[in-house]
Amino acid sequence: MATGSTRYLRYILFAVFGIAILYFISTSSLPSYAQPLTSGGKFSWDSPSDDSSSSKPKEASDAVSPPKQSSPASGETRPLQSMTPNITPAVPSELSPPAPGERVNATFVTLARNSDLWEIARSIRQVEDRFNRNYNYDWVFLNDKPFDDQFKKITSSLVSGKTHYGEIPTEHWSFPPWIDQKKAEAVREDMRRRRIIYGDSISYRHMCRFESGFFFRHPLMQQFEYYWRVEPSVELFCDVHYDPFRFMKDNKKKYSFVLSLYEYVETIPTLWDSVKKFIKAHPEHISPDNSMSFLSDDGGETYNKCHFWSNFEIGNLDWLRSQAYQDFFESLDKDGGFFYERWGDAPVHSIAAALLLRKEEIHFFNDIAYYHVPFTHCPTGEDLRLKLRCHCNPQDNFDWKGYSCTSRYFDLNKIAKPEGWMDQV
Ligand SMILES: Nc1nc2c(ncn2[C@@H]2O[C@H](COP(=O)(O)OP(=O)(O)OP(=O)(O)O)[C@@H](O)[C@H]2O)c(=O)[nH]1
Ligand SMILES: *[C@@H]1O[C@H](CO)[C@@H](O)[C@H](O)[C@H]1NC(C)=O
Ligand SMILES: [Mg+2]
Repeated sequence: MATGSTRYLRYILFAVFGIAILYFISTSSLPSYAQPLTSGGKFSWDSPSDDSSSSKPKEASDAVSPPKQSSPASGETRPLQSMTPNITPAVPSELSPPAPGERVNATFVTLARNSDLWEIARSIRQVEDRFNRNYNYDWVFLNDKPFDDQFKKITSSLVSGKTHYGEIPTEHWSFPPWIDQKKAEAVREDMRRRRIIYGDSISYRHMCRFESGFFFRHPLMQQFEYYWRVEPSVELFCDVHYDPFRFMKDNKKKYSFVLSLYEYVETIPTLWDSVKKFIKAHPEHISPDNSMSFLSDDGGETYNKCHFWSNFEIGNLDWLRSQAYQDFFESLDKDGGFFYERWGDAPVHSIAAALLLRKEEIHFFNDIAYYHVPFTHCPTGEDLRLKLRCHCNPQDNFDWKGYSCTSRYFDLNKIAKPEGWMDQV
């Protein structure tokens, strides 16, 4: 009776409401890079200049497209559509259309274990959503063991470009013959007792040595000129509204960073001695316009422990494959600190970049917002954050805090710090 008709009325209201929502969804479309939400912000892809957009239309984008058929032709249950016979929600034929312009000879690269799958899946999703869905760059995955089918299946479904899976040759992931195993073991035991992070780990050391000296030499990496390193569980907080690879190439940048900090001294007590030895042996490799003042406060006598945080890097592979970098790595490797201490690839890459490159070949990406536990780079400048639809809290930005080295980079390059930096100190 009364309750019955109320229920009936409620059903009708529900149905009307549901139809209204479906109608709204079907008629509105997602914003794309062709129509930025922002006013006033001129993005590099706004101009329909030379539309060579089909330079790489990608087989892959077809592969990920949902079935073209959007009507319930097959007898399968399609509850949404059967409720709303007159409305066919638009099924996009692509996840996102490609950005115009030519692609650079570049790839993403990730070192991972099979067990890292869901953590790297998170990272990939963010990189794709914020950038690569419009660019479709390839992605190289490297592992000291074979990747399993599950890893390949999930990651290849997430990456909009081609995926490549490589195994690391044993010589690049083992103790070199000149290392005294007994001595290395004693070091690990000592570091374990002193509770130095990863201090007792063998695999972590192989990882650091591999990232320092070998990833760019892997056969799968030989075919590329630039790389963007992505680790598990990182976050991107802002749209990347242009192609950073293109930026690197056009501006002749060789190395880049978003976060910098001081290294734990316990992990690198003799690294600087080893570097000084290299400088003496190979003065020809040291750039006359280097960034020594990023690394040292006394003209090279001692190391201040500053380094770029290498879990994010966009860099030039040909530079890492150059004679200068090769000589640098070999010299350090022979000294044994990857095993007799616990040298990280971050200080190794950073010292190389600071000494072998010209200052202006190192770039700071303020506009790439990034998190790797426990540090955040959230772009300084509210304008920029709004334009790029950032979702990081500016107060989390590490750049101008006391333990960051990024101020030094700005000072030595005589670059003005972005407006608002003083409020974040
Ligand atoms: N294949 C393989 N990859 C590894 C191994 N150890 C570390 N990695 C990868 O190397 C990178 C760095 O390792 P992480 O464990 O993230 O080291 P980290 O960033 O210093 O430390 P976290 O704070 O734990 O992230 C990540 O991409 C890992 O997936 C390993 O034994 N095998
Ligand atoms: C990409 O760069 C690598 C390394 O420099 C080079 O060997 C390769 O030929 C390049 N590929 C293309 C298509 O230019
Ligand atoms: Mg990590």
